[in-house]
Amino acid sequence: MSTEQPATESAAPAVPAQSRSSTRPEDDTRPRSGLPANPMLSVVMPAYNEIKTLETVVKRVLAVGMPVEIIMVDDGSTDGTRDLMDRLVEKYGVKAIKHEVNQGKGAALKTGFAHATGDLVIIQDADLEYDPEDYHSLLRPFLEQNADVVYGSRYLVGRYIRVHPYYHYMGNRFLTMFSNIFTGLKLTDMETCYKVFRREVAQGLKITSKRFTVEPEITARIARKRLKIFEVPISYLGRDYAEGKKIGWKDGIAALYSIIKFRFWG
Ligand SMILES: Nc1nc2c(ncn2[C@@H]2O[C@H](COP(=O)(O)OP(=O)(O)O)[C@@H](O)[C@H]2O)c(=O)[nH]1
Ligand SMILES: [Mg+2]
Repeated sequence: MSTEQPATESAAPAVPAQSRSSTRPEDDTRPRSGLPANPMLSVVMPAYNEIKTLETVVKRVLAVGMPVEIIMVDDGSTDGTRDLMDRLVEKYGVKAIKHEVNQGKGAALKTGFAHATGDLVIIQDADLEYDPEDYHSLLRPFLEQNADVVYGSRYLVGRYIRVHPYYHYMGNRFLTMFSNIFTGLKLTDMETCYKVFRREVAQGLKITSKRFTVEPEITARIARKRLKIFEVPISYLGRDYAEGKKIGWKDGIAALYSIIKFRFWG
């Protein structure tokens, strides 16, 4: 006899009726981002004398396999970066905008943001310290949690992190803490390069800092707008000064001053 199979078990629905028909907001797990499933990412790439790494960074961004628009912003380079950009425009169909004279990362970002046409905008330095493979996790909070801004944190360690010079690490942690005190945000890495915004947020940011104080400035401005901000862990391959790192202790002092300035007089 083959009657062991109880009828009730085979008749059980694959999805319980209750969850299929639920309309409670907390049960609705669909993205509410208003973004397409495959959003277009504008990659703003400030570059000052980065001839050694620029093409590799462009290739790595393209290899991520997402719809991207790369906007390289030359900041008055003198090492041949400008000519290289012309070749990259031809070869990869990326965009290049050039400042005639060097102004600083902040000025380069302002120019790049203004030219973005994607759904989201990310900052991508033109050196190899950050890994574009992290874009996948950086975009997730937009698609799943309706984020407005996402910061990639080097201190919520992802796959790996190159051991930092201790004083550089302490400098970053201290600046982040100081910034948090004045913004009221609990970030772990304010100085990170990987900051991602909905395009309207990036283009609505007033940027007055020409140089590296643009990082505390952006952070102070998004804090004031009361946006939905997320952090995700990223990998980091920091270069040392011999390898071309340019930010230094003077930029740290300028950042402290800016944190206070943008809190009270921004
Ligand atoms: N140092 C420096 N970097 C600039 C300037 N303008 C644009 N950048 C770019 O800003 C990014 C961050 O600079 P970087 O020297 O790597 O800073 P660090 O990694 O924080 O030491 C790089 O892609 C630079 O090419 C500038 O005037 N000075
Ligand atoms: Mg760098």
